[in-house]
Formats: sequence, structure tokens, C-alpha cells
Amino acid sequence: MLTVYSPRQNAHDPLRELNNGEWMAYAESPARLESVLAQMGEATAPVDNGLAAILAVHDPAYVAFLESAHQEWLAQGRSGDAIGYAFPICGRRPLTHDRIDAKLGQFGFDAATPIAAGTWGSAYWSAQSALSALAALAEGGESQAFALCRPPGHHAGADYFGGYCYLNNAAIAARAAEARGLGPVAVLDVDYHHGNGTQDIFYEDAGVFFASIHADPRTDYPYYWGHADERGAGAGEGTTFNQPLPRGTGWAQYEAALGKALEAIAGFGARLLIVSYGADTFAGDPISHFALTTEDMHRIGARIAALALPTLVVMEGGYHIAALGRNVAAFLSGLEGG
Ligand code: Q9C
Ligand code: ZN
Repeated sequence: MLTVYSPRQNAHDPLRELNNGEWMAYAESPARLESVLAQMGEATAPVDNGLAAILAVHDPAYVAFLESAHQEWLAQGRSGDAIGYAFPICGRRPLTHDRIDAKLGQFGFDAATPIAAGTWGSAYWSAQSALSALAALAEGGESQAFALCRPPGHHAGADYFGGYCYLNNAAIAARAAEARGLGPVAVLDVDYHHGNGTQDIFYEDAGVFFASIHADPRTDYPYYWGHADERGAGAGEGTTFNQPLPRGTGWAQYEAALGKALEAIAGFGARLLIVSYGADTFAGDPISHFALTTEDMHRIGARIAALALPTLVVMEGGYHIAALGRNVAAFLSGLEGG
């Protein structure tokens, strides 16, 4: 399958994250891409489509913050990765902040997502990979394409970062697909974690259907989104479909949820599918708690292929580095009908 990726995506290399009260080595590491690339044969470099498609999703003030945050951190005499520690609680009035520490809290929703020297450039090229893979579907005669995005995107909202995500690659591609007349678009999110950013971006949007299968937010990150009663609002009422599943979920339970998600996407009348693919549903994932096997990844791909829609796959999570490439390859081969 056509794979799009830029080596510039690997400049992003934070040292550590706060996990369960302790510093741990950053799980979303450059080694993830190396593991996938080793399985993919070859990858095509994205072309630079500029900022317009990014600004069709993200707030200009937020994008400006991402571009300059690490320089502002250094300008305060700090070293290493920029990381926030003070967060405005929900409902605080909308102040305009100058201090980097205040901005990190204003635009970020967790302490697990540092901004490193290379973060902006890598996030930018990760989004360009999603856009170039979409272009291959729109004008390159491909019916399936894989954007090997890193950093991932599905936790990033229009004006916030978190969960290792800065720019929402799937949402940027979805908006660009609509602009190309390829809609209605459905986003199917099969990462272990709920795709809160994608959900927020399209929550009141009737043109993009968002279906997610994920760990129950009562026990798992991102906690505050992904509950089954979140179904969209306003014009988008009914176009968000969340299926939280318990820790320990294996194939039988997962497949039942996947069947319902695919049925809903078909019922919506989607003409283009974007899959936010995370391999962190794998049994061996170090930060996650489902029990899927590499063979199950192939089965997920095969079930999705039965929709017979043009499909853009966007890489999200997956942290078992040694198995990551094999899990991605199994999923893509199932999708290709192999
Ligand atoms: N103790 C993605 O898979 N840390 N992001 C959770 C749980 C954040 C995952 C800590 C996990 C973010 C794209
Ligand atoms: Zn995840």
C-alpha cells in the first residue's frame, strides 16, 4: 500500500513524560517509525501543501503557539522539553497569556505531552503526510493509502494538544477531503484511547461521522471524553458514535463493536473513510490493556475492507516497538485483502 512519510517527522524526540506520578521514558518515540518502516518496503515523501489545510481545523493562535513554544521556553532560560504545570480549570475566563508556562497550560490538557525542539516541524510534516496520502486517493488513482503519521493526532483539538498529539492529522485530512468534494467523510478511530480531539472538532458537524472503539474512559485516558452517551450535538446530533470497552477486551467483543461501527458508517452514507489506526490495542502494549493479537489486526483490516470505500489510514498510537511494524503490516494487509 502507498505509504507516505517524511524523515522530518522524527526530529520530535521528547525525553520523558509524567505517567502515574513518575517520570518515564517518552513512549511515543522515533523508534516507532523505524519499526513500521522496516516492514513497509518503501515510503514516499509528502509534498508541502502549506498551512492552509492545517488552519482549516486549528485555531491560528494555537498554531502560532506551537510554532514558537519551544523558543519561548528557551528564552526563559530553560533547557530540554517545554512542559506545563499549571492548567486553567474549566470555566476560567479567556485571558490572553504571554508567559510560556501559562500558555502551556492554556493550550495543553495533560502533563504527558512535552514540546521539544523538533516538535513543531515534525507535527507539520506529519500533517503533510496525511494530506499527501489523501491526494494520492483524490488524484493518484489509489483506493487505499497509508499516512505514517508521527506525532499522532487524534487527541489534539482545534486549540489544544495532549496525549502525544499536536495537530489532528485525521481531522485535517477529513476537512481537506470535504474541500475536494470527496465527502461525506467518516472517521473510524480504532486506537486504544478515545480520539477526543477528533470528536471535539466534528461534534456539531453533520458532514463528518465519527465512530470510535476504545478503552472505557471510566478507567482509561483521556477520562473526560469517550463515554457512550456522547453522541454529537446540534446539527451533528447522532454523528458521533462511541463504543467504550472494558480492559481485557479480546477479539470476540472487539469484533462485535467493530461490526456496529461499520454498520453505522455505511448507514451514514460515507463516500470516504479515514481510519485513525492505533496498534495499542495489541495485548503486549506497554501502556494499554486490550488483548488483541497480530492476527486480530489483520482481521480488523479485512472487516473494514468489506465497506469497499476509498480509505485513508492515518497512524495514531502503538507502543510495543518490537511488534509495532508487524501489527501495522498485518492490519494493512487485511485491508488490502491479502
Ligand atoms: N497512565 C495515543 O495513543 N498517557 N496517545 C496515559 C496512563 C497518555 C496515548 C497514561 C497516553 C496517550 C495517540
Ligand atoms: Zn492510543
